[in-house]
Amino acid sequence: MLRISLFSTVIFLGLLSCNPDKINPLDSLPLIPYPQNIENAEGYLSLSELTSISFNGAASSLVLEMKNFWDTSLAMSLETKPEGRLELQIDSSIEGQEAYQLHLTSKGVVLRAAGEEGLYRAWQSLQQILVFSKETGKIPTGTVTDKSVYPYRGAMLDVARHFFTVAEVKRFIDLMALYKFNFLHLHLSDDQGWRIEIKSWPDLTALSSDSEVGGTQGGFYTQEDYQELVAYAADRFITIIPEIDVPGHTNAALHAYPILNCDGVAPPVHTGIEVGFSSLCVDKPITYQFVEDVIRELAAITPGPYLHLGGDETQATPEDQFIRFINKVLPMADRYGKIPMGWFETRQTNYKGQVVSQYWAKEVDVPEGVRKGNPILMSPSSFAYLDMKYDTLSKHGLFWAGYTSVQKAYEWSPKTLVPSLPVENIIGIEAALWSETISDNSGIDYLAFPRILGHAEIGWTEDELRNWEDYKQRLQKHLVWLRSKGVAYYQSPLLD
Ligand code: TNX
Repeated sequence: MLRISLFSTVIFLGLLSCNPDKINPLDSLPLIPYPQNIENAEGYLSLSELTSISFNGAASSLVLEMKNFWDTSLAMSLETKPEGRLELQIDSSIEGQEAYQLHLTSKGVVLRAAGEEGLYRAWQSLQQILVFSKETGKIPTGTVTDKSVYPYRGAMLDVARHFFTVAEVKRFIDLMALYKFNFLHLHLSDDQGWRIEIKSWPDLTALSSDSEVGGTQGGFYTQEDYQELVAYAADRFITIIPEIDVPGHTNAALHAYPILNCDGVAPPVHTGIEVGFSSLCVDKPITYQFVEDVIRELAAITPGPYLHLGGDETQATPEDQFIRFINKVLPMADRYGKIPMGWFETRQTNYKGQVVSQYWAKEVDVPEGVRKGNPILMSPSSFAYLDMKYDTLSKHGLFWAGYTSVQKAYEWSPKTLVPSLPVENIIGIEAALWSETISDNSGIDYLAFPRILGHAEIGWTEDELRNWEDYKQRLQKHLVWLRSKGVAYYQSPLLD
């Protein structure tokens, strides 16, 4: 008896959820980052009818990506037709290169943007709409009108402490693209290893790329590998920023070329995780030859606007020497057509050109000397360092900046965190994944996911539209999606 009634209750509940009139409205779908504006409409669109696409203007890599999604995630095919149910429209009346509009009616979907980049961001929102309504086969209708709060939404991957292969970096890029990131900063050199081929200084990789933290086997990218990554990222509208960290964090360079050391002696390979003990010799002319050669070669294979020169934790370089050094090397990037970036210490420069200062202190630090008009990128270590442990039980990570729970990583604003920073200078946010404690995809997944989704939303969505309780519900749905993609994210007790 009991069994029968339980059984019929289950059937009844099942029917309720299949009720054709019961469609979750567009604005209730768990989109991340959440769009600026969503208007719901009556009715729905049948997923099974979405089998054709048309587009004006070139958008071939995007169309390929979409077709691939139809194949692999929907088990359907998407044909190019003169009048498709899906329409990609380049529309110059839409302002902002990442802004877009998504118009969903019972007939189909129109994606509109000023160019391909906006269409690409629109596609990421549509992809989530499809993922989260695919179970019912009914897509809610309405209009999404969206644009990013900040022009810079980045992640940094430290490939120097541990080396990550081209395939591993591509996988990370794929995941970043889902959440509308537009910059990937690669930390290509540090004390433990040199990771990018420099043809005019071949011993950098010949002698200093095998090592990494813990003494395991490192590696490096040939210039062709690097260009392959640049192109792969560009297809996803992500710009790669190469970083060569100078004058500190240079043990690997000093090991390969002892002439760059003041005493001319090669230091041994470093496989520990201490920092602040190495420095290029600031008073030797060869040092500037070296830095300029590296900048020239990197600039030639980097189409993006920025080149990062590090400049952090230079305890081994006396302050007056450090300032002399950065005053000389920051303008070199400009000479090769790039805007220099540096960690926050480099704001002490007297270089008058544009230089992006990357803020990394904890929130309590009061910065001084940020020049008017100088762009600031926010990576406060106690919120945006992906390598900080979540809590005492974390299996990877460091904790010098404190524990960073999923909630803490989400609940802050680049505008208000450090009141003394001029808001108008802030260009965006970068989540930094240092790799002292991780060496493969599972380590990346554990430390970056799910915190990086919060950073994506901080960079894209207005503060007024963000709150933890609502975000938490949406995030839970994304975890299911990420799991289906094989992402071994950290299971936070806050999300149970
Ligand atoms: C600080 S803050 C660093 C890195 C470390 C990281 C570890 C800054 C610009 N540099 O050298 O890898 O902490 O969390």
